[in-house]
Amino acid sequence: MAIAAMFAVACSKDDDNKKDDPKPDPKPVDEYTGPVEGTSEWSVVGTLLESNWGSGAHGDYVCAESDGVFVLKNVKLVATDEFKFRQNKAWDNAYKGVFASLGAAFDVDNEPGGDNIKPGLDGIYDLYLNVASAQAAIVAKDGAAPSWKPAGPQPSGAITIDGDFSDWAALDPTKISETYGDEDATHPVLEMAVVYADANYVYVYFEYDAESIEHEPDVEHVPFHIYINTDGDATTGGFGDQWADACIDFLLEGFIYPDGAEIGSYDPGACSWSGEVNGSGWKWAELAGEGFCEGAGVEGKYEIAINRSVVAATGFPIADTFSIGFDIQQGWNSVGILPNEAPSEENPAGLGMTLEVVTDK
Ligand SMILES: [Ca+2]
Ligand SMILES: [Ca+2]
Repeated sequence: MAIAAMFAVACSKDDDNKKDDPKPDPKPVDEYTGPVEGTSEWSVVGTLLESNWGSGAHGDYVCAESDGVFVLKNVKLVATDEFKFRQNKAWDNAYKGVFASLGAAFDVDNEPGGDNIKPGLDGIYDLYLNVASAQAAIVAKDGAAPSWKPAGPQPSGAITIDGDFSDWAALDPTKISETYGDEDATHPVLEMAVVYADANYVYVYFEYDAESIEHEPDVEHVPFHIYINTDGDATTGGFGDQWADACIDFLLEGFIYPDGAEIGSYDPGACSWSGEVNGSGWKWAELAGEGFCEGAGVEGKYEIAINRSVVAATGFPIADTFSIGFDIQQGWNSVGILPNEAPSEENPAGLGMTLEVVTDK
């Protein structure tokens, strides 16, 4: 009985207090104060708020800048809004791109055509632009700054490294070099390769017999090598093991990994020939550097962009006219080599000449 009595006392006390409290004010509704503008050259312009593509009551909303990254915070968007980032409130440099997901960096570009940024978001957000790496991101209001994708090679020319090979069909056939494996070759798994070189990149497309390639269960990788006679000079370099002209100066050694249904990117290391001139043997000296390539593909087909300026930084710039060869390996043995030839009495190993490539400038 004593406990019940205590509760009764407590309850009556609470009731007394409530009666004494003044009635609380209704919770104030947050008033939207608009984007937080800065003083940089970059602004956001579009259908949002009072922008109306620069001709609305407010016009451009100017981004703040910090360490080369531009941001416009506290922006109210509705789902139908679209916008661009532009420089100096002019259209010479105006970035658009395809929004991916909240907080994730996405690529932007200044190319003609294509859609404005259409986030399809309804709410208040911070809009980020990273000009140096041509990326943008949209994050929740006052959310963490986005993490930018590494600024690796950004092939922006004729070929996009995306595992979609339709761009290769659009190349001028007089500007490409191609090689097809001989059906009697001793290392037949690489079936064909196409090379296209512009001033900034060397692009490679190749096909291999997917049924002959197993991703090794322990490491799940398949070695793929790119051998380049970077100086185009047949009297320097070596590696007569795989090509009759034995003039390779520079090697990219990397792996193609399965990544779900796709084959992941190609991120090789580099070596230079350290054997005798026009000699043979696995004689390579490791070179410093990273970010030489980007690659993408599906089982049996793959495309790579080789960044010429990153290669040049190792001391082996790729000449306008150069030659190239490839192998794909299993258990560290070449099972496919291109170019190749059918073995014969004079050429029992079936060695071919490296593939000559002339840069399209
Ligand atoms: Ca492509
Ligand atoms: Ca050479």
